[in-house]
Amino acid sequence: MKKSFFAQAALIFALVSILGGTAALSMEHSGHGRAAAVPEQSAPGSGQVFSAAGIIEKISGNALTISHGAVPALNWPSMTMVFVLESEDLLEGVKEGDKISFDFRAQGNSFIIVNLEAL
Ligand SMILES: [Cu+2]
Repeated sequence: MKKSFFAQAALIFALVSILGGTAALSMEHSGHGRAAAVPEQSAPGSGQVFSAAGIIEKISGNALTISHGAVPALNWPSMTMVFVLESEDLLEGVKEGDKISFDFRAQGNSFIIVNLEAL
């Protein structure tokens, strides 16, 4: 098991390097690398959109800290991380502490929220 874990980790590192260039992933986001590689079709520019639900922990300009549930399509466990709003207009009617569902896409090392609604 240990051996395959390291093989998988090496593969993930390679994929992250390819997808993300040399920029380091943020600390909050490092948990994702452990779970599984991001599918190739989610590479920047592909426009693939993923859906998740979570609670807004913090709003800071166009950065949203969300404790989100699992995202099976990306093999993400539930965790708290920062997303970037495509437009701050998306925040209309929501505030910190609200439960939301949202759609996002990968762009470089960032995850951009393209749609959200209060639950
Ligand atoms: Cu996350």
